[in-house]
Amino acid sequence: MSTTLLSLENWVKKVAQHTQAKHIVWCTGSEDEKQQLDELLLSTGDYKKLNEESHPNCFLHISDPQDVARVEHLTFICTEEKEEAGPNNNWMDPQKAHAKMDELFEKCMENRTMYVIPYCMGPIDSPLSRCGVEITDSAYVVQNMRLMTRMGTAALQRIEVEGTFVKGLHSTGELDPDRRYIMHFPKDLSIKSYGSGYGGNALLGKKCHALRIGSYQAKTEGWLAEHMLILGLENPQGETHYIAAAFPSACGKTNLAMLIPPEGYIQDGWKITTIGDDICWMRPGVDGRLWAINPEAGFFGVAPGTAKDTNPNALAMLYKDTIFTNVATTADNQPWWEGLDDRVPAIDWKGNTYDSANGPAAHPNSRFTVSASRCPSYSEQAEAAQGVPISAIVFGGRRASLVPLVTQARNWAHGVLMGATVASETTAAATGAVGVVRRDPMAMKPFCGYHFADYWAHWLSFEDKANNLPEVFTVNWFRKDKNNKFMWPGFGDNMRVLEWIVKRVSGKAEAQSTAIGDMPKLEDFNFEGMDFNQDDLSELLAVDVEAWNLELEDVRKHLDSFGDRVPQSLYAELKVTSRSL
Ligand code: OXD
Ligand code: MN
Repeated sequence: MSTTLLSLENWVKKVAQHTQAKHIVWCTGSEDEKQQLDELLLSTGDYKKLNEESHPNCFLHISDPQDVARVEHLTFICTEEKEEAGPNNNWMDPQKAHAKMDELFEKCMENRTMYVIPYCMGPIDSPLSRCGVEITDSAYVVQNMRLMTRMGTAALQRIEVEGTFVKGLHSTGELDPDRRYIMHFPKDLSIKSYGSGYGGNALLGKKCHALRIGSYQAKTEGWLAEHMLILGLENPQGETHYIAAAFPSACGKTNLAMLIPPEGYIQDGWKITTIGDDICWMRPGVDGRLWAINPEAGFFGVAPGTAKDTNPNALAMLYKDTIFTNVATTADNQPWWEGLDDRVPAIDWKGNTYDSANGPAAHPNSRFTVSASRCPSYSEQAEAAQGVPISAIVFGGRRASLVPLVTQARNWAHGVLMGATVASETTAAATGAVGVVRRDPMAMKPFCGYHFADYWAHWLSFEDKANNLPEVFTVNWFRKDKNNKFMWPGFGDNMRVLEWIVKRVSGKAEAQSTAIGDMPKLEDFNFEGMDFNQDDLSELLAVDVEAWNLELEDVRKHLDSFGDRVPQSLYAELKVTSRSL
């Protein structure tokens, strides 16, 4: 017996019997265990060692070419009533889903080892954390979970005390896209994932637990589970404000979370620290503010575009103890991806000699997995049991036109409307067409585990739960001009927008009020050390009334598509905006 918790022991036994696993390994999280699994992965060819001198303890994993991204069309929420899952999710009847999955899992581990991974999402001693156990037949998954969560003995001890945990069952199966499903059973706090070894489909602590099941847990327990980075912004007076920001996948969350301010800011004493780059769990504290933790312990970041000038902090952590997935390699066996530098790669992500005619060398959704503790800007507060107090919530999307650089909501309900209707162009983080504008409420379209209308009502309910809520903003770094060039430099210069946001929440900056929200006055915006035409800022902050009228029509249709469960206060806010245009 490897646990004192009978329900866990019985579940593991039942799964072992059903899958006919050859061996059962309870993961402890020890260094020895890590090394043994690294060796195993090297011996099976699942890992390739990278250049030990330049990248000690770094490995390359190449996934099946048909298994390179999350699969939203194969991801289901299984609730008794279809309506509970909402139009935002694929739905399957739980009984049917269990039957389908049980058939797939039957004897699927006959010649495989079954790993049992107890993990804790969030600091082990935090009341905001929640635990889970993932059973998997993939040693690569174990090594990723080791970096992405607090896993092993300490997590198991917490689970044994609490008695409840999210059950995640995973098998890579045959990696056949026709036999691939990611099923969630929110009421049972359980997940079954079959047929994929890729990150979001297989590292069940991440999207499946921390967001899909997490959002459901959060609704029932009175907190929020969000697809948000968390950063700390320290001003020259030594005060830190924490900002949580939601962006769809592959829109620069990792870059923003690790931003290095422009030189002048650094000299003046401004600093950004990183709490998390992808997921934020927050709940009201006794002081009426929202307090947040990053439930993850590592970063599973998109490699392409990560470079010295875009994200030096990320690059600095990737020279040691990192797992790379689907990147290319140079002639001397260093990891390489588009945008990294001017070197020409030797081998592409499929293992072929690189030829630019065959497409990108690294897969556009290639990733690095690395412990958060390796990040130079990682904040000590990321380990704080009580979390950090959030001053501002930011919603962003990738919009080539229309949406201004930054806008502040009039009030909480208006902020919820902004979040509920934010849109973005799709990226390579999920299979499907890239560059199509779709509404991605709170950047949770692929991740909310229940009906969006109920989720918005839950967001609105925080007005009654907390009396010192964060201010809400939208941002858009991705506006393009007539020549299809980005109008805003982004990256480090996003600091200028963050400064304005923090000044607003501390009552130190004015705003000009517009129909769609409050925007910076030019004199409150810091252009120092920036090669930027102030007229362009006026354009980035302009409200094109005709285009916004069309946008609001579309926003209304979007709300209508969620039926009569949509809270009326969202329509009321929409009316205020349209009337003021
Ligand atoms: C991620 C995603 O991996 O959002 O974080 O796809
Ligand atoms: Mn994400």
